Amino acid sequence: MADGWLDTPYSLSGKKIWVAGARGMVGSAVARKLSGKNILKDESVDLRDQVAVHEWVQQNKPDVIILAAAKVGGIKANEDAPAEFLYDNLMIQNNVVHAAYEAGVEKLLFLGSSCIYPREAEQPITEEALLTGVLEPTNEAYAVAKIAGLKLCAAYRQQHGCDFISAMPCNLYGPGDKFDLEASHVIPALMMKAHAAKVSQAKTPEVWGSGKPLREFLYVDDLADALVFLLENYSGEKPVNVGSGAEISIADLAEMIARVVGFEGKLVFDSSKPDGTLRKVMDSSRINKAGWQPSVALGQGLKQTYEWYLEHQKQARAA
Ligand code: GFB
Repeated sequence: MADGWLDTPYSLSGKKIWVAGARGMVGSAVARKLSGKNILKDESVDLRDQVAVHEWVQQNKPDVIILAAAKVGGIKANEDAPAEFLYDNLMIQNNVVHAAYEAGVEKLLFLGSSCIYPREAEQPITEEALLTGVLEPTNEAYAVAKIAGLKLCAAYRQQHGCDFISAMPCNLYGPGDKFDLEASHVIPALMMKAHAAKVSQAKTPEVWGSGKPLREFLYVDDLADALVFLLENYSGEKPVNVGSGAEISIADLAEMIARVVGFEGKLVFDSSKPDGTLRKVMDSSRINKAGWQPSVALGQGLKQTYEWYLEHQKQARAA
């Protein structure tokens, strides 16, 4: 085993798997990926409630946990509610990780985020950059919680020998994403704005910030594929970066979204809104060398996401 990579893969067959957060974008993609496997359902557990989580895990005794539950949101949601981003995420991860330890869970996968790395980290960002500098202020609370989560997994590995691992994805998008003008991430927000402008022809889609920041996006089903790959092939303390390696400026992304949606008018930039970190691209060479690559290009992924959004809107109207 070199650098945490397993010589003999860990087999998920016959294992009881709990996808914590299965109703979210990431959790539902992981459940899709694992369909046919023995997946536990947890409709009503409030993961911030220590007693409820402890009891549920004791009763259901999962073999494997994928901790995809988290309080997440875009740049504005993070700025507006730092207390919730810190408290909810600390509670969820503390409860699930500790309950997993107490129940003797064989393997747990914790999900972090590329925003755990310092704002001024050298790009592309390697796993070694962790805790070497100051964080981006717009998402510091979320990043601190996620750093605590990956360190918690490392600590249970060191002290108790638990096979708890951590993955750090870049910005994610895809079917099941939160579509909300204020609270969501850039892709769903711009898709909604471009769609509304196309339909009403009265509005001009507003792109927040300067359009200059660079971001790396990964389609959520590619992430799900990577997470299963990690469960089967990785058992190390160090987090593993999971990105597409493809960078795009927010201005170019906005143009691309407009094309996918079929909006042909002008976009305007609202410089009163924050840019956040100017560049955030990860070095994902560890997982790439181990044998995993993404397969959905941004153009294709945006198209699939827009189709999902239209279908979802239709269903919401019919309900
Ligand atoms: O996706 P986003 O909110 O996340 O914003 P971050 C990315 C970039 O898109 C920023 C710009 O430069 C935004 O200013 N942007 C342009 C917009 N128009 C819009 C819009 O209408 N809505 C939004 N939301 N952005 C988040 C973190 O940072 O990334 C989280 O706050 C998490 O903690 C997540 O780590 C992956 O990349 O800036």
